[in-house]
Amino acid sequence: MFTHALTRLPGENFAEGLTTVNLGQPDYTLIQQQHRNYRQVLLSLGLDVLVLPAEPSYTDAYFVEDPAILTPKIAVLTRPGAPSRRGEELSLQPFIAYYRPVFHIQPPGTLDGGDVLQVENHFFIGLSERTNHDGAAQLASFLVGAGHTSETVPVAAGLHLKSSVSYVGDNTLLLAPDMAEYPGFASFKHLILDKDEQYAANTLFINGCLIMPMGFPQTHIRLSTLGRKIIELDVSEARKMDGGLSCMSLRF
Ligand code: CIR
Repeated sequence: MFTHALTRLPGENFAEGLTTVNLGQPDYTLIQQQHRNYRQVLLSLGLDVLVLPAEPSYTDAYFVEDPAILTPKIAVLTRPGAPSRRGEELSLQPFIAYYRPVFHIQPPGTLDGGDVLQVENHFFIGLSERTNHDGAAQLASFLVGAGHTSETVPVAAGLHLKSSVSYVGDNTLLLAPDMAEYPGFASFKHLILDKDEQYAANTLFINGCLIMPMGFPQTHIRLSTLGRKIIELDVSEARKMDGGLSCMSLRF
């Protein structure tokens, strides 16, 4: 069970953040509304939602998932893979240190929390353009020290591992088609996304409830087979900045 979520407000200049997609001009008023709805859903699931102020000098900092990883035992402040995001982790330290012992990824390691997929006590660590071998090895050693297990997964497409795969409970993974054959996932049940619904791979599983992005009907049908409550949220503005549901909070 998660009891807390840490979030950060998007700043007025959020549209100046990193992005690889071209989905139109991001709208500040709209992302504020969408972020409020997102926080409201987390509250409705019984979480204490911490809301940090925007960080104007770090335009991507509201994607709080990337600069830190929280497990039931420890916190790890990362060294984000994108140079423009390095330093975001420092402002999280005081909040996180209140809840967990904190470990730090050191150079030359790089790691983004978006590459870290927790499945119960096991962690899949994506090797991507943002997370290198050194960062993954440092994280693995912190995890093992805390009694967790982990393994690395190559990320061939998408920004992060969790752009292509989510754990949705019941030993089941929601997967983009190109991850379906990955041998490391063979022991899980697979829900495979339609090719044109791959964005929905980034779905949250919180306290028995599934939160998925709005507008992916085939994915909704597939997730319905799990018999869980499903909440859809519009995250169109975060999507314009290469972000999604998981990126906008740290659940712990
Ligand atoms: C970035 O490129 O770093 C941000 N614009 C998006 C980060 C999304 N984070 C995530 O998926 N965990």
